[in-house]
Amino acid sequence: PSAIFLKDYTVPPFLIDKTELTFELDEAVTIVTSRLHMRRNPASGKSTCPLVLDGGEEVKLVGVAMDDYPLPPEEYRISEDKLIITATADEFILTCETVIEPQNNTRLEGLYRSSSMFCTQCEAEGFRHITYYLDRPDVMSVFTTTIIADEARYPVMLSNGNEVERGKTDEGKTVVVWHDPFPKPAYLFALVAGDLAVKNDVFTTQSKRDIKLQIFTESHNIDKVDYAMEALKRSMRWDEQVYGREYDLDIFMIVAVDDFNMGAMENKGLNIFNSSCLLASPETTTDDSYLRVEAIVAHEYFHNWSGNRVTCRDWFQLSLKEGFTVFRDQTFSADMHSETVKRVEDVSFLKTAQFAEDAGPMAHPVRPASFIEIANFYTLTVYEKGAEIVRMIHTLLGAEKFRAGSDLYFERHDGQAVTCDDFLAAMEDASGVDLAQFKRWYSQAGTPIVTVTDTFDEETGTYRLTITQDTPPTPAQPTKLPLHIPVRVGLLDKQGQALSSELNGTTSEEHVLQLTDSEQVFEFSGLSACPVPSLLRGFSAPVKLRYDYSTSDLLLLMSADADGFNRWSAAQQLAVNELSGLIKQAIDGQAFALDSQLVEGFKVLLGDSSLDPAMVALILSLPSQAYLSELANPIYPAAIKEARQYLKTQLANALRGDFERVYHEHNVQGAYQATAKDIAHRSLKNMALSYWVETKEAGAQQAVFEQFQSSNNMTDQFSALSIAVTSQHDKASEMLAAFYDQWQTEPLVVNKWLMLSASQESDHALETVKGLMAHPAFDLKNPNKVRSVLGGFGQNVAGFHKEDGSGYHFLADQIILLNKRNPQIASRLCTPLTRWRKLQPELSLKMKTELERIMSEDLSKDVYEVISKSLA
Ligand code: B3K
Ligand code: ZN
Repeated sequence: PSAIFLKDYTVPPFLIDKTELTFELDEAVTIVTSRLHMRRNPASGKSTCPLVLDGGEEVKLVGVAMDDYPLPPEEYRISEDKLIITATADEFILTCETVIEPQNNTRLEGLYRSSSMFCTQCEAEGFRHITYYLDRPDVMSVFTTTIIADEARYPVMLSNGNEVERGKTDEGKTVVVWHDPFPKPAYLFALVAGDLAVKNDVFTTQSKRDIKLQIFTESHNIDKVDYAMEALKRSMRWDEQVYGREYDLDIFMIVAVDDFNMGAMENKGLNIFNSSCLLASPETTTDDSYLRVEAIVAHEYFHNWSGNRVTCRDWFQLSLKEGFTVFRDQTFSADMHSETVKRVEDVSFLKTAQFAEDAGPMAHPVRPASFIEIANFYTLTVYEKGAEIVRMIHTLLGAEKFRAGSDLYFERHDGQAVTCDDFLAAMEDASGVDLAQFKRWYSQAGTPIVTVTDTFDEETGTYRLTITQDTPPTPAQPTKLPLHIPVRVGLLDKQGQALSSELNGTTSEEHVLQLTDSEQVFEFSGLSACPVPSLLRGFSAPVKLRYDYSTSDLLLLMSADADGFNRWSAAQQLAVNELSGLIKQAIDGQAFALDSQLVEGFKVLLGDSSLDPAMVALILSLPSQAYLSELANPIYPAAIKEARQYLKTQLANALRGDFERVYHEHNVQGAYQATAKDIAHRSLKNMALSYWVETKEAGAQQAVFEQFQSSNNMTDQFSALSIAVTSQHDKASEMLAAFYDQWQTEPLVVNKWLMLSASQESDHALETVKGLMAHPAFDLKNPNKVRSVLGGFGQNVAGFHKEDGSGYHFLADQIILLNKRNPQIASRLCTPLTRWRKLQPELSLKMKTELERIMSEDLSKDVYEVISKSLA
C-alpha cells in the first residue's frame, strides 16, 4: 500500500451534476443502477484524459452505457478497483449496472445489513463499495434515489431529502423515490430499509417553517428515543440562536442501527446512529451515556451546516468539519449543563488520549500531509485537537468577531467544498485579526511544551513571566517552528484574592498573553507582593504547561482561583505530584511514603457544601491509569496501578467519615432525571462510595450491595457494580452474574457487562476474556461488542500487561482475525500496541514481537498503515 499526499491535490477532471440511483434490494443480491450526468470540469484543464471511477473489489459490474449506448469491452477496463473509460464526450450520461451482496458485507462500509435492515455508511470512501463513482468530497451532485423492495419485509424505505414518489412494480414490489435538492458529495449519501418503528415530532424554525422530525428504530427500542428527540430540538434551537443557522429541508430523520463502526453519521437529512449513541432510558442508561447521546445528536445535527452545506475539498481537510463541529457540540453541551464541568471532562480526555497520540508513532498534524488509509485519520488529533484550534480562534477573536467570521464562512462557501485555509481566511477577513502564524497549528504535529519561570521586583512592583515554547519532534517533522499560543493568565495574592495588574497598558484581573516566539517576557506592573500565577486558565491552548508550583500554591489555586477549570487543574497537579513519588517508590521496590497535604486539601473540599458537587467529584477522581501512563516514560503499568491503589486506600482511611457522610448527603431521591443538578449529586455520591468502600468496612460493603440491588436507575446500579468489581468486593462475582441475568435482553446493557467483566483484574483475566468471547452474548460481527470486550481487556493491567506477554499475544490474534473482516475495527484495536516504545523494557519487547507477527500477515491498508508506522 502507498501513501497519498495533500501536495498532490488536483481538481477533479470530471463533474457529476446529477446522480440517479436505483436500488433493487433483496436478500440474495442487490442490483444498483446509476445514471450519472457527467461533464468534463473546465477548471481541470484536462480535455482528453480518460474517466476513472472508484469501485470496490466486491462490486460486480454487469454493464456500462454511455448516453444509453452499451459500451463495447474495448472501451472500458477494470484495474485495481477502478473502472476506466477511455474516450468520453465533454458531456454525457453514464449508466452503470452493478451487483453487490450487502448481507456479506462485514466491513460495514457501503451498503450492509444490520439485524433485519439494510443501511449504509459512506464516509469517507464507502460509496465506492456500492457502485462505481467519483468518490471524492469535491464532486458534489444532486441525488435522486429510487428504492425497490418487498414492502412486507421493508415497509420503511428511506434516503436523503424528500420522498417524492411512491408506487408498485409489476411484480408487486414497492417503489419509493427520494430527491435531495442540495448538491452533496457521495459520502453524505444514505439509504435505510427495514421494518422499523417511528417516533414523530415537529420543530418550528425561527422563520416559522415546520420541520417534520422522525426517529426510527427496531420496534423494541422505540420507547427509548424521547431523550434524543428532545436533544435534537434543543440542538436545532441552539444553532439558530448561537450561530444563526436554520435547518434547510422539510424533514429530518435519524435511524438507530446496532452494527456500526463509529458513533454516528451526518448523512444529509438522514442521520444514521449507532444505537448506543441514540437510545436512552433511566433503567438502562447511565448519566455519561445520556450526555453522550445529547452531544452526538447535536454534533450530527450541527454538521448540516459545518460539513454538509459547506464540506471538505479533500480528506486532508477533515478537521475543517470535524474540529469545528466538535467545538460547536462542546459549547452546546456546556450551555445545556455546566461550562466548567464540561471543560474539565473534555480537557481531561484530550490530555489523556490525544496527547498520547501526539507522542506516538501515528502522530500527525490536524491537517495531515499524507495518509495510506483515510479511515485511520478519524482521530483524536483531527477531532479534539482540531476543536481546540477553533476554540483558540474564538479566544483570539472574542465571541462577537468569531461569530462574524463564522457567518462569513457559511455565506462565502455555501454549497462548496473548501479547505482549512478558507475557514481561517473567513475568520481573518471578518475580524481583521492576523492568523498567518496561527495557521501552523494545522500543519505542525506534536504537543507544544510551554515552560514558565517568574521573578518579582519588590522595588518597582513588577512581576515578570518568562515563557518558552518548544514542540518535540514527531514522525516526518524533526524540527518545529514557534506557534501562536494564547495563554490566559490571572494573578492571585497569597490569600487567594484576585489581583489587578497592568500588562502592555491594559489593567485587568485577567490577561490573554500572545505567545509567538520561542521565548518571550511579559511584565505585569502595579503589584505590591509576589503573586501566585493562575496560568493557562480554561486550558486556553492544547499544550503541556511546566511551572514549578509549590504544594501550597497548588492548594491555594485549588481552593480560591476565580477560574473553575484551574481549580481542578491545580488539584490534578497535586495528585500527579503525589502519585509520581509513589510510582517511583513502587518501581524501586521501596515502602510507600505519603505526603499528608493532599489529605488536608481533600478534607477541606469534602467539607465545603458551597461547591458544585460535580466539581468536587472531578477533583476527587484521581488521575487515571491512562493519564499517568501518558505522563510516564517509560511506563510501568503495574507500578502505576499499585501507586494509585495505595493513594486511594490512604485517602479513604484518612477521610472515611467524610466519605460516608458525603455518600449519604448526595443520595438523590425521586424519579430519575438527566439534569446537571441530579447528575452532579450522583457523581459525587458514587465517587464518595468508591473511596469509602476501600476502607473495607462492613457498612461500606453493605452500602455498595444495597445500592446495586435497589437503585431505580442504571447510573447508580452500574456504579455500584463497577465499584464492587474494582474494589474486589466479596460479592463482586455474584453481582456480575445477577446483573447479566437481569439485563440479558438489553444488548446495550450487556455491552457494559462485557466491558466490566473484561476489565476485572485477576491472574486469570485472559481466560475470563476468552470465556466472554465464547459467551452467547458475544458477536464478532458487532463492533460495540468487540470494543466492549477488547476495550475492557485493554484496561486490565494484570491481564493485558501480564509479564509473559500473553495479553499482547491475544490482542494480536484478534487483530489478525478482524483484519480482513472489518479493517476499520481491526485498525482501531491496534492503538494500545502503538505505545510499545514507551513501555518498560521487558514488556516493550514482548509487544514489539506481536507487532512483527501482525506485520507478517497479508494486511488490509488500515492495519498495515498503523502497524508499519509503529514499527518504523
Ligand atoms: N462524520 C462521521 C465519521 C464517519 C467516519 C467513518 N470512517 C461521524 C462524525 O464525526 O460526525
Ligand atoms: Zn463529526
